[in-house]
Amino acid sequence: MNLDFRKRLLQGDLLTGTIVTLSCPQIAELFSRSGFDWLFIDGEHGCLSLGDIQLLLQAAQPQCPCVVRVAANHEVTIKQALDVGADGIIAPLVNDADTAARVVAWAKYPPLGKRSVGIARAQGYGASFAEYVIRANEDTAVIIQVEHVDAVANIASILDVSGIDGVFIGPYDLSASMGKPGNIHDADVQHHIETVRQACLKRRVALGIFGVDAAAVAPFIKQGYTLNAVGMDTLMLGQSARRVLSELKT
Ligand code: 3PY
Ligand code: MG
Repeated sequence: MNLDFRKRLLQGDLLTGTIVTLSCPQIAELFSRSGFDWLFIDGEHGCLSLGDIQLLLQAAQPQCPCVVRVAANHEVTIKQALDVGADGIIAPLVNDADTAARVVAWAKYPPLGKRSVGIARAQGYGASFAEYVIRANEDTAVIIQVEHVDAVANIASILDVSGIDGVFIGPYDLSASMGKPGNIHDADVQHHIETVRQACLKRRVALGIFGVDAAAVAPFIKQGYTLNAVGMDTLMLGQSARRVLSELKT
């Protein structure tokens, strides 16, 4: 577990990451040595199993903190991601305060929450059990995704939930929830994103967003977004392959 990631998140450091979707530990290792501040391991979309996620974490940690986006907001997915050694979790589609409170509870050991206690990679398979259990609540980042119109409507009460370390906006799901899937530049979608940004900045909650490339993410950095994910493994591979070929064919 990376002892600095949650601290850096809370103090508002600029943390630039990328999304890992492929079950290829070599790619996670390569990214982890490329200067990213964190890796967003995507257990929600795509084909990563829990075993795949553990292999990605083994390749990328400790040199690069890894946060796992869990498949769904369930106790089991959250505890398993943390037990295989994630530095934090990203919970998708958190649309109201009750869901946010449950996510925090499942990610934190008592007395803060209700996380169940197991022995797995995070606990050094038992060898570092005591140290891990003492530090886990302090070091585990809990990030929720605001990516639905209902979440935007409930943003004030969601941010009232104690234990939310960061908000990661999902522009694509947000646009879908407004009947405009993928239309992230639509004025109404942008208006909702701005509502969430203002609410997070006002309360000094770390805010992040996904952009497909550097050009998409650069303006967000200027607007105070600190937890950003730029591109993903598949996009980068595809873009590089097409660029090399087009250079040879022109
Ligand atoms: C979305 O845009 O819906 C996302 O979840 C981005 O990560
Ligand atoms: Mg999403």
